[in-house]
Amino acid sequence: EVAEKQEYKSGFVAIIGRPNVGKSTLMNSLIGQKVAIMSDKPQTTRNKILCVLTLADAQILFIDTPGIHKPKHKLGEYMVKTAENTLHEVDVVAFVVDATEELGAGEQYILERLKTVKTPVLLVINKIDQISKNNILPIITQYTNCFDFSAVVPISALEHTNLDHLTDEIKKHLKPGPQYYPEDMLTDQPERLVIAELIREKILHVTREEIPHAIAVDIEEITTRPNDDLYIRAVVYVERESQKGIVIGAGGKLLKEIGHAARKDIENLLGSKSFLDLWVKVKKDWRNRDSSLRNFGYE
Ligand code: GDP
Ligand code: MG
Ligand code: K
Repeated sequence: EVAEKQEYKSGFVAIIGRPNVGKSTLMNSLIGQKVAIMSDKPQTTRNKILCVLTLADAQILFIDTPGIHKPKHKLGEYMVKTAENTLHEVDVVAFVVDATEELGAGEQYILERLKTVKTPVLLVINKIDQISKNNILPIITQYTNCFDFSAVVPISALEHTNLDHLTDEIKKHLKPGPQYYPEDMLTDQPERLVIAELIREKILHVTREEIPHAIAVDIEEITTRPNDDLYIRAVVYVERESQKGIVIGAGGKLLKEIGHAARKDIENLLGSKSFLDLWVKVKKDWRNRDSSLRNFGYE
């Protein structure tokens, strides 16, 4: 007797959770290449970045959502709305929490939101490399006491622990469907958005706390030169003159560092040598102006 052939499956997964629990790290570990940006500062992720994991029997389309939190300004409102709409549209939600932190008000807030959607929710307990095995069970109990999860998966995104278990649990919720994207495609984000995010990540790494929300990066030009090298002109927008000074640094030292690090990542990602022409400009109060938000693609 011939065994029935498993049907190919595909579908969408929203990765949600408080800032810094490791959502971007998880997505990057899953697809094995750096496309979502990672940073040790909260709320790095502004745009939905769709990553594609192609397996032998399924294609999983991941959406990295901005953290759900109480908005403080217009850009914050946009971020929260994007995250919440996503929950209704996907096949399964992966709620990522940090094993090294207590279930707090932030998690409670998200769990309350999750109770209003019908989508199945997986609890992903990340950073288990940081705790002893004995401490995993109490965390699981704490969470399952407040919410009816479809499954609980402890992982380490950083060390790639138990990621197969996670994809197996995800696959259970996918419907039979086509392979939407070619195997070698890792993200559907336009190249320029990914490049802009890489540059923004480098700035967050080298600047102080006051900078993160005050910047936006616009890629003005990407040109392929006759020898196949890329020429990229990018503008970093800040809100105040003082911030411009911070990003550029004494004698332009910081901007050079940012450009160097970003270029290395861009070359890795696109596989071609590139020249990054990096500028810093002041655009007052861009965060609170709808028109500026539109210009930067945050709508
Ligand atoms: P996001 O804000 O949820 O996207 O979090 P990130 O992916 O930017 O990660 C925030 C910080 O947590 C970074 O410094 C990561 O290196 C760190 N991190 C993420 N996953 C793990 C993990 O599994 N173990 C440990 N020890 N650190 C992690
Ligand atoms: Mg992130
Ligand atoms: K982050």
